[in-house]
Amino acid sequence: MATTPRVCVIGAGPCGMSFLYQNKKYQQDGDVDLDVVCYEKQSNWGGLWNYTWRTGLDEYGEPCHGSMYRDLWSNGPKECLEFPDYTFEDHFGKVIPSFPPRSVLFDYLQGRWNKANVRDQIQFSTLVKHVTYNTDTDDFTVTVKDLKCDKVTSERFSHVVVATGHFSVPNVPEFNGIDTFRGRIIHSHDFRKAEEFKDQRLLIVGSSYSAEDLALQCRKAGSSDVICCWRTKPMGFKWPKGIEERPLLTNIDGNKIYFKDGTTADVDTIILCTGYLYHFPYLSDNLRLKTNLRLYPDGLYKGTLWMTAGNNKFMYIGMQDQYYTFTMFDVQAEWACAVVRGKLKLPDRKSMEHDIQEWIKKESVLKDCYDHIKFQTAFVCDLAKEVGCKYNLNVKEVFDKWEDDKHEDVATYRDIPFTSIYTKSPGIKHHTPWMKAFDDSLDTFVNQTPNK
Ligand code: FAD
Ligand code: NA7
Repeated sequence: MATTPRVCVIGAGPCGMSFLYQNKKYQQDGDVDLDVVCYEKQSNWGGLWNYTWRTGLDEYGEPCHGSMYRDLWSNGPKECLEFPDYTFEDHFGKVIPSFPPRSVLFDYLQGRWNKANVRDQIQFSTLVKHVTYNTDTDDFTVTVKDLKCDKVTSERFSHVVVATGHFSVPNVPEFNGIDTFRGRIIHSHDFRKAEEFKDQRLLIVGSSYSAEDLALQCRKAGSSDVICCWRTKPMGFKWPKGIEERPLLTNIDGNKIYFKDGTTADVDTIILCTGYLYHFPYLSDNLRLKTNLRLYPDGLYKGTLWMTAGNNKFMYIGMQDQYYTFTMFDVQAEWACAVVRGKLKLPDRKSMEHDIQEWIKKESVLKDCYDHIKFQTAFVCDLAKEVGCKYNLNVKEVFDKWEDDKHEDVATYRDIPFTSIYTKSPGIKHHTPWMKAFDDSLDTFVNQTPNK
């Protein structure tokens, strides 16, 4: 390698942190010490897991990144996102139930990051404002704003890794007559606590993860009636009493909602669970990923390397729709590190383009969630093979069982324990069924006498 790479990582959420972690591992294994700078606009690491009560704009007038709500519990079993080199048992010193609250997962993530000792590579409260690729010098100019000092500066880097997530900028559609609605209208991005909607009649628009979870959260917290409405297809779960599904609304008149099937309902609040936009306002146009939410966004070799510009030195982590999360981000990060460090030889451009198209062809024939899981398992295992990962990252069977459980009963799937494929310790049940569990503190969750 002629000169030592200088890498800019944008975002210190799980993806950016995985890059710092994997980079440190290479270094600990005897490889060169790279100059890595991670810019993070918030004052702490964790990305979406760094919970904020704020909505709208942050304390500096920048868009608030957080989309997580206070009462969030993992919507997938922890056994599907467990790091093989840092298991939940390693972190907590004991077996804990399979669907932890937000604070427990954040604590777990931080344990691994603290162990890697990489915090000093992050410049907090620093917003990346602009990134361009310089063809003449084959490097990048990154312009940042120190939010605390209100100071803008520019730096040059040989490589850039984008890890700013894609669940922070809400997709807010317009509906006929919505301006006549007398109650509150919010997007799930701004949802923070369910108890606010106690005794209310709710309309939830959307039929994906946010719709599913907010319907349950609100009913659990005492909303009187919840109607979820779908555009393409219903979620089709066996819902607890008080939650129902209808086809999409057609019109709103005051508090009255009209649906496609000719029915009507009066509601107090509308929650738009209509998803998020990929939004990279700080990237020059030729570096900008333009996609909808999908398992294989076009233009990314191995789902990671940006092909349009940047001379194989510009990468994205975590831009896929996500069944796999932390372990997928981690293996992508390891792959990205291997590319930066010249450990992985990239094939010629034609082969890379062919590889992308092969994945997209496979993606185009997927029919249901089980197919999606199979596809993403293959994607994760392909990256693992590329980097020579010594662990088995395939948790397809756990995911499949979780989907079965959800379709059996969406209100109770979080009560079913799973076994870690790494520790093999039998899973334990939470002491209280999720629909009745209101104490989501780390202490109560971790230090419990479990019901076997
Ligand atoms: P993020 O976590 O979004 O982090 C991106 C970081 O980039 C942030 O810290 C942000 O401040 C920073 N940033 C953004 N723009 C800039 C800029 N211009 N300059 C500097 N810094 C910037 N996953 C699970 O595994 N289990 C769950 O239960 C789960 N629940 C979820 C619930 C909700 C409501 C949502 C929205 C997502 C959930 N996820 C869950 C998925 C989640 O996407 C991942 O767990 C993970 O947070 C993605 O990590 P990331 O690093 O890609 O992005
Ligand atoms: P998703 O998974 O992107 O889902 C968005 C939903 O919103 C989906 O059901 C869409 O319906 C629906 N949608 C989008 N636009 C419209 C309009 N115009 N009208 C009606 N319905 C619409 O976002 P989520 O927030 O649920 O999940 C994102 C992440 O957060 C997820 O990974 C979890 O970890 C938590 P469609 O099916 O396209 O017809």
